[in-house]
Amino acid sequence: MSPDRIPVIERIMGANDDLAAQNRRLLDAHHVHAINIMASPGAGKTSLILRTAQALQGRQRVAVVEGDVASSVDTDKVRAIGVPAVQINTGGGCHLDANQLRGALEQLNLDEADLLFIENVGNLICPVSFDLGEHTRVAIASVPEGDDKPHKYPGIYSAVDALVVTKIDLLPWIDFDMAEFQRLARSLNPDIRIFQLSCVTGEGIAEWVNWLLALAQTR
Ligand SMILES: Nc1nc2c(ncn2[C@@H]2O[C@H](COP(=O)(O)OP(=O)(O)O)[C@@H](O)[C@H]2O)c(=O)[nH]1
Ligand SMILES: [Mg+2]
Repeated sequence: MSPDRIPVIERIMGANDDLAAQNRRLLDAHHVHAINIMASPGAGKTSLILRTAQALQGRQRVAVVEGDVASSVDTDKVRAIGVPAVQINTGGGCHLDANQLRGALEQLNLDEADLLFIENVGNLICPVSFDLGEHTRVAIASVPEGDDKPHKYPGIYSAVDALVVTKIDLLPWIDFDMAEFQRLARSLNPDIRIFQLSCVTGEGIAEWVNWLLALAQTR
């Protein structure tokens, strides 16, 4: 990279950080705890948000921001279960940024939300570098993706507070060494909280939801 591009990139990242801090102050002022969910395409982000929102019904008020390159199919699914949702289309961008989240927050009634789930664009690399103003970062890894991903994408495993290993209903059919996968994740991030669950059978959802309920108490 040419040396004169480095100050430009630093200015872009600095501007993003300033906007992220503003977003965090806005969320704090409304007592909303925001969770940035990052994973590869098809890992099960939307399925987990839907299942979680249903499990939290009557206990915590949920709102959702959906990030995708194009379409509103995920937002439509979230709205269909009665949860407020706003779509961000990045038009090719491989991650959300703080300015995009700010636009989405302006469209939500933050006084009617306790937990905000932000589904980032499906990608294991770019979203990690952009603070959105969230309070908690979660990565999802699904069993069919394989147990070697911490070797290949160490950045995301190092950057998150929690890791959800999903689609565990597929374990009988897929060669996935759960113990080795967890060992790799913890070697990158000793404090990482790891959940194992299935959005199909519901196994493990209660433990994940209890953790979210505890987070919501910190708002
Ligand atoms: N077997 C199984 N399939 C799942 C599970 N969670 C999601 N899926 C499926 O995985 C595919 C992608 O899920 P989706 O939530 O759209 O992933 P996203 O692209 O990360 O938002 C869909 O066909 C889901 O039905 C799970 O726990 N078990
Ligand atoms: Mg999705």
